[in-house]
Amino acid sequence: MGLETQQIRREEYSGDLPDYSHYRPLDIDSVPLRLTEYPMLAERLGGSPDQWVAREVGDGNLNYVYIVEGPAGSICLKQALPYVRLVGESWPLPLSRSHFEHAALVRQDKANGSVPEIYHYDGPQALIAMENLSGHKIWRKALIARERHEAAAETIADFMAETLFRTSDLALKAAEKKAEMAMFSQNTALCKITEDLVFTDPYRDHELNRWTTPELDETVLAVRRDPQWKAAVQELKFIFLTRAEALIHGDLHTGSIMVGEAGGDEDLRVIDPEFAFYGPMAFDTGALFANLFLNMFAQDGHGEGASLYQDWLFELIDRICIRFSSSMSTLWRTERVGDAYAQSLFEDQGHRDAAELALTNFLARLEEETLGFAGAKMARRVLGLAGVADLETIEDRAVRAACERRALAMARALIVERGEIKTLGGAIERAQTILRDVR
Ligand code: SR1
Ligand code: MG
Repeated sequence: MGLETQQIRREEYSGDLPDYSHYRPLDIDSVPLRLTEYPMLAERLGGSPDQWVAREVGDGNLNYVYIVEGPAGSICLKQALPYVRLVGESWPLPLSRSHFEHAALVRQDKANGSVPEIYHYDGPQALIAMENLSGHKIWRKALIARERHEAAAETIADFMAETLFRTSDLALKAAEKKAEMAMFSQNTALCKITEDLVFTDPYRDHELNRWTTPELDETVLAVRRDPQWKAAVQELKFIFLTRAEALIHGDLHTGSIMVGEAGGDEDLRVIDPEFAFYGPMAFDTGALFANLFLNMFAQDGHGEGASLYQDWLFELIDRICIRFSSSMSTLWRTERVGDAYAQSLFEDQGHRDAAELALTNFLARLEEETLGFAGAKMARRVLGLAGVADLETIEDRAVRAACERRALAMARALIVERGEIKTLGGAIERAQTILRDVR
């Protein structure tokens, strides 16, 4: 059953999690035999199991991912492990993240569509079989290689606007939204990773923190002693913990986005929503802009000609911002059928101007929070456990540390001064100043 035709089956998401008592982890050798248990997948691959070739391609921090190719076709298999891949069995993590990932993919497909097609979901095996996108590339890698995927700006802006708007109280009745929120509120373990790794550990001494040492040692200590930074990050953590605005992807960095071609046109798909839950919209928009700014600051470590690409990245950020605002505005005017900002109080009383004022205020608040979350997401990638390849692949440590210092200066500005910077345009100007002045 393709996602286009797949309905969200209420009973499947009533709140009950799958029974994992018969869970068996896959490994590269067992993949072909295990696939014989799924006739529809076997048929898609064609031929017989001895003709199916599996390879492990996961480059994320949590799971293993297999591409399996057969005579007639191919599939991508993602299975949750009972622990964090990056750290190992000493860090257990619930299999239920696969349930939330699948549930989020179904909803993101319904709201927007730029996700992989799901071929089969086996809840008790924490296994999702989906479209093989190995002809695509992780956007982070394309950005490091200075590729320009022009259409990505509009596509990712629409993904964010449509998934956030259509899962929020702006589009849903309160009871429906609360039922959705209740189901996703069980994704506590994944939320806890973000609470710790983004908002807490980078600001204290923690054994899992990693940074470019000794080059950044002084900077790291200065961050931990910075009262304004610490207070402002905790404000953001409070928003993350409490503001259930929409079903957010929860980990929308450039490693969760794949770019490529389909039918001669540029194509983009958003993957890996296992961190999904009802949270602040600005956490997703902030994550995306954070990773684009990180790539921009890392460019000085990736050879001559950085400034041309940095200018393109600034334009890209600007285009995403403009498109996001215009898509949100269109949705506000045409699909605002939920219980928030009800049309009965605005348009139905002839108060279209008040609806427009409320929209302007809504977008301004969202943009300012986006800056704050972007700063928090930038800082964690320099100070905490999970770094980004954009910076980590810079071999010259002094050059890498200089890029990271600029990224941290930007992060602090976005977090502490978000009320003054206010807009992505203001953030771009600040980034340009930092590029010029911070050594
Ligand atoms: C232990 S998981 C580390 C990070 O990887 C994911 O992509 C999330 O960003 C998480 O914080
Ligand atoms: Mg991921």
